[in-house]
Amino acid sequence: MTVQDKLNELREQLTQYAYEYYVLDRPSVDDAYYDQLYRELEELEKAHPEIKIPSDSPTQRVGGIVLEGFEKVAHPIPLYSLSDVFNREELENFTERMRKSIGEGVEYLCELKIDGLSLSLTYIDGKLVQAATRGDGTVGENITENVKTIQSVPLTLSMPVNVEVRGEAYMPKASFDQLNKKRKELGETLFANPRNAAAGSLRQLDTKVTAKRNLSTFFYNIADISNVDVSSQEEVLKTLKDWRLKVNREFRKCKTAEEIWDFIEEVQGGRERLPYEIDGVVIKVNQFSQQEDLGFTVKAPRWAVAYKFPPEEVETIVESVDWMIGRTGVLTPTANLHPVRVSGSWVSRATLHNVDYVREKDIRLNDTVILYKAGDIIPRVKRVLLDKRAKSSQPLEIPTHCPICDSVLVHLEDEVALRCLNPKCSAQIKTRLSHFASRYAMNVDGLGPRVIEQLFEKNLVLDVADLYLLDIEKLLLLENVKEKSANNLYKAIQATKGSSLERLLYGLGIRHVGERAARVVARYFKTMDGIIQTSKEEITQIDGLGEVIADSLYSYFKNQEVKKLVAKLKAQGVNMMYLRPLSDEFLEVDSFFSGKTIVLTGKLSANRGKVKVKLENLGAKVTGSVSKKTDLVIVGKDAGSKLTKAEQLGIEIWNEEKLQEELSMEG
Ligand code: 1X8
Repeated sequence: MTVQDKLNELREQLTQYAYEYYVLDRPSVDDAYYDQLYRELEELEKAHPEIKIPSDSPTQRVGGIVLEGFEKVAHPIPLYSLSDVFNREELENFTERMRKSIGEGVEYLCELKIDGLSLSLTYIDGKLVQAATRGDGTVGENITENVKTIQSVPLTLSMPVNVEVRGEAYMPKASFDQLNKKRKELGETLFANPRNAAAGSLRQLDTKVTAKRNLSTFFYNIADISNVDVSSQEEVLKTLKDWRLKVNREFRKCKTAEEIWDFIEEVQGGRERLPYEIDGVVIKVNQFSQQEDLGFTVKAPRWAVAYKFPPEEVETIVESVDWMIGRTGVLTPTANLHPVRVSGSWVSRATLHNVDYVREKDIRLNDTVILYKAGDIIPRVKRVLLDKRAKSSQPLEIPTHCPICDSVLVHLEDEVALRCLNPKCSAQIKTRLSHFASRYAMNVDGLGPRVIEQLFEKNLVLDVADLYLLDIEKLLLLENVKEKSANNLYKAIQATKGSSLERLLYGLGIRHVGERAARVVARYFKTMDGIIQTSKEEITQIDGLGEVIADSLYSYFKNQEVKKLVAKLKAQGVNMMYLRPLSDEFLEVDSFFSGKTIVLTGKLSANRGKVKVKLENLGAKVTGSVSKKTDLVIVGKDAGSKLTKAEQLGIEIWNEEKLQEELSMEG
């Protein structure tokens, strides 16, 4: 046997075993044997540099290519999006439309909707030559080198065909959990869900990173069937499988809305048990001749819809409740839950907002509750399952004293919140310092909670003005702070002396004065003295500021302690003037909408201007057009191109009902 023969044999064996393992999910040899053959091939390739390694050798999947960026690639046949249906009635409307257009006896192929990223792969003579993201459906990005590292993607098909195939790349739930666990240990930011993790993994310039991320794929479409002998979606799936592409086996041919609905319910019931995330069921008219008769609208094919699952709700147990004190002294309960997986990630805590929320929902220790993710991001407790509550259960004990400083907690005016009014309460001081240093306030790099904790415990900083009294010598007293970081922190703090007034104003953490209000006030008065000397009436007259903010601002600056604090800051050389609008971002810390760029489109039943102001008050930036920077699109009736664009870009879309629900939670 020649070396070339041996190389060929090893490559064929390894390709076959990897196919059985990653595509069929049915390995025929154990891992150790596979690894042994793999090493043998690696060594043989290394020992014979004169023999060129083909690009589809199993050793070529480890990444190692470092890209400079992702070039754009056009999709001559666009990747379409699907119209959504959300309930049985909408599904029946669809099947009824199909019956009217095509006639009786329409067959549907129902497939799982994989919650991943759409890909388009080009094979020439059966060899993988290009992989691209969906992008906006017409233009995507070239991620060939990244996709080659995905083990389930064949580098060579079983037939020497020229085709473009489409499917979904995803990260299995187990890989996602493992990845986040590792990231947590390393102190890295966690991915919110497997979909984001998959997206992040595919857009790595260093393809070695992609190779380590355990991505997988499912394929379900052939872009152009003119040279392929298929006449239905069912045959497409079979053909893709024959070509050795991974195809999801959970699909069903249905004849009626009832049969489709049964399938949907079965899938929904088994969703948890699937090793990957799905977000619905895709329903396609099976026969291509019928698909062609129906054609496309501007947005989507008429012959298919996606049934989208309602937001996932899961049961869990309230194990304990933590009572914390925020920057303004508000007592805030957080539930510690028995860890559960919901909408793609593990959740073990959920905010209970305030005392009223706890009372209203009557949440108690050991209660079984329904948990869901609002906007698929923030875990929230929906309700308590009363029939699962123990007879001996007692209402949750609400603290009467501050859990930190033990001062009596009070209800202010007509507020629902309970507050600790002790200005020397360490919890408040520390959160005030954190807030002062935060990004949209003074933005001090390196002044995180651990440093603040130490500065406070060592009595070096008791109020925000003390920060400016810190020198390098004092900073070196902190644990884990060496010469270099002490220097950097010192410089970072000193640099903030030049910040414009609105940052200082916001950083002081005055109740109700968010980033936006601070900016409006700073722009109007121009100087700190102007604000201090003004009257309540004058503040109320400023456009966009309400009485609540005016009251709060006015009483804040009347306080003698505050006057001393301002004088102390001034003495340290902290700027007290409005310099310029520093950012276009309207931000306030505590809301779901903070920092989000939102687009309103379509006919809203509420007054659009009012909705806009409300969102802006919660820290959102409301813009007119949908782009990659858009975080959320709110759609009313008859939404058009903006909705399409949002769908194409994969941007989160809410209806008005959902928005109102969220707004009511923000209070
Ligand atoms: C998107 C998806 C489709 C399928 C599965 N998962 C998806 N995410 C499928 O057809 N089996 S089709 C599709 C689309 O057309 N936008």
